[in-house]
Amino acid sequence: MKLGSVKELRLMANTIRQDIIRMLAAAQSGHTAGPLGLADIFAILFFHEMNYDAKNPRWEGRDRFVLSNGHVAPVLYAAMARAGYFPIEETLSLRKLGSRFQGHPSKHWMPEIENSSGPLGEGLGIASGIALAGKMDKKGWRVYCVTSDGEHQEGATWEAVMFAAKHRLDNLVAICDRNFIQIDGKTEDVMPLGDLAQKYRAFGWNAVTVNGHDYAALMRALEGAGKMKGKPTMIVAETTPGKGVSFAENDYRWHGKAPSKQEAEAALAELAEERKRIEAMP
Ligand SMILES: Cc1ncc(C[n+]2csc(CCOP(=O)(O)OP(=O)(O)O)c2C)c(N)n1
Ligand SMILES: [Mg+2]
Repeated sequence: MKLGSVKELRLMANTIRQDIIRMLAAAQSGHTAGPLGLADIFAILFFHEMNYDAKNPRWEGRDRFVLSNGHVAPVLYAAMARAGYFPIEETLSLRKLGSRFQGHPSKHWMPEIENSSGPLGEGLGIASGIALAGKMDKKGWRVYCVTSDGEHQEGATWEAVMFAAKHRLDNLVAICDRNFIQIDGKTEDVMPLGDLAQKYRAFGWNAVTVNGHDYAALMRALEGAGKMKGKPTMIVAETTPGKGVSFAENDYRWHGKAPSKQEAEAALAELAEERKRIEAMP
């Protein structure tokens, strides 16, 4: 499903943020910061950029979406539910025994997704392999991979970076959630990552850094990736962890903590106010 305007995409991101809070509040466990920070990017990917058929998830012509940082599962589930893959009410079974909405995405329980994830650092390798297969088979579909800054402390990520450059995988675009936090602190304190775009360029990629909440910039970067020949693209998206819920913003302690019932009410009230502001936009 494609939305025609940035305003509609912003409203979708707001819906996704509310869905994330409801899911986490129902589960009373899970990750808050990453999913909220990625909502704008997921709205653009699922409602502007990617081709897929929610009613026929294995459609051969679909763009392949690979989530690498699996702990942000709630944003994936919300976006896919809103795109028509699942009933939104069912996402409230997040993290319950027997639910297909596991705390980390499982392809075993959810065949609609391309890969299971949770162990960090695997997604870019998976996405690169799929992209190489697409090239070998001369397919027109593209591969989108969402990864995180914390995952760039994993050696396997850099193996994939070399692999994708070697094979000139211009059908691959990766987006890094550059939110400067990880599980137990700031990335630059734990293991400094520095200028990721510069590192990617040194490895032979096309790479840009954008504000991960700037719709025009993200859409421009994705368009640029689509036109790039001979190189994979990395979009380093600088995001605010916890975006939209003021008490959770920019605080690594919200990496893996769910809001209490009371905090969830406050978060939903804040997001409802934000929705009014978006609705008032031209
Ligand atoms: C291989 C591996 N090591 C450790 C973990 C535990 N872990 C889960 S999330 C996380 C932090 C990763 O950083 P990032 O993805 O940037 O987190 P966020 O920005 O969402 O807070 C860690 C260490 C894991 N899932 N996999
Ligand atoms: Mg991070």
